Amino acid sequence: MSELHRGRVIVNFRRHSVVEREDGSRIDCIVKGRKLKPVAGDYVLWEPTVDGGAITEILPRHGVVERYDSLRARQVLAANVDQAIIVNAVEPAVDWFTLDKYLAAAEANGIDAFVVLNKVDLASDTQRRELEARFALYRRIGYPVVFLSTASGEGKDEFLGRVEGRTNILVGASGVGKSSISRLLLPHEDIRIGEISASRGEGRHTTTATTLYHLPSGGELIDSPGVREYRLWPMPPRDVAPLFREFRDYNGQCRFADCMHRNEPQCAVKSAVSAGEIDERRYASYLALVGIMEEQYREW
Ligand SMILES: Nc1nc2c(ncn2[C@@H]2O[C@H](COP(=O)(O)OP(=O)(O)OP(=O)(O)O)[C@@H](O)[C@H]2O)c(=O)[nH]1
Ligand SMILES: [Mg+2]
Ligand SMILES: [Zn+2]
Repeated sequence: MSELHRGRVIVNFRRHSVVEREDGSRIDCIVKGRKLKPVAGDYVLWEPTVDGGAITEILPRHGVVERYDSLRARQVLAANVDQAIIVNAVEPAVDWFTLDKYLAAAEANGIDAFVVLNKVDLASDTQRRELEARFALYRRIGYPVVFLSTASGEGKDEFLGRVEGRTNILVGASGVGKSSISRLLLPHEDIRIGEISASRGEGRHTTTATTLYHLPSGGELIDSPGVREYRLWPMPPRDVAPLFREFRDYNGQCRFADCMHRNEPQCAVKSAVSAGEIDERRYASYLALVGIMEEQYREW
């Protein structure tokens, strides 16, 4: 049997991965065995072959980023991630429910998250004030928010300060500027960015493979392709409430210990919504996610 080496997956294309060796050089590896599904960020064991290598094992993961794909499977997008950067933009317009779903996913997998509003150069003064007010909610509940423009450079230093020394992944809709952010931080890498079609204001899915880059200042940045609709994998409806940070202040204060915070009397969460302590739109996101899980979890 040939010798096994350790490495880290930079990018994976189905049955083939680019793996970084411990000395920093790269090698093309095939993936041995149908069951192995390496993703960017994975630490793996590989063995030399005549023309490259073969991944034989994926080492235990921490901090995965996942979604529920159109084939109704739980799909891991990247592994060994510390922090998810949820990228939104002035254009295409912010999808607040999607933002809440990404935050919930980060909570479920125990990874940190922060929120970016990119393309602030496109906002009028009025629009900017309105967006500042709406994103302030996320700061209040404990998620950092960075206003950024890859065009003007605004927010770049603040952004860098949050990502240095950690393994970060950029997630968010197509066209919000994830690859533009990667390019801003990694000017020497050859990173493709897309064009927004003027007629529809939608991105064109420019990035096709989740790819890990090393930051010059230390740490990693993983760029991922935008997905049309981000969906959370099925989970018991009861598990949704703990994923909303601001609900935790009311733990154990509802009349019923198993309260779902919907129609139950003397619900501390609903009272907090009425009192304006919990944001109504975040509460609506909670209800929508519980509804989705009631469907999905049964079918799964
Ligand atoms: N005005 C302005 N445009 C930007 C900014 N950042 C990115 N863009 C533009 O937004 C478009 C999409 O950028 P990408 O970086 O390809 O977006 P993406 O999120 O990587 O998209 P996918 O790879 O499809 O998921 C490009 O035309 C960029 O030039 C910004 O700060 N201001
Ligand atoms: Mg991209
Ligand atoms: Zn309740």
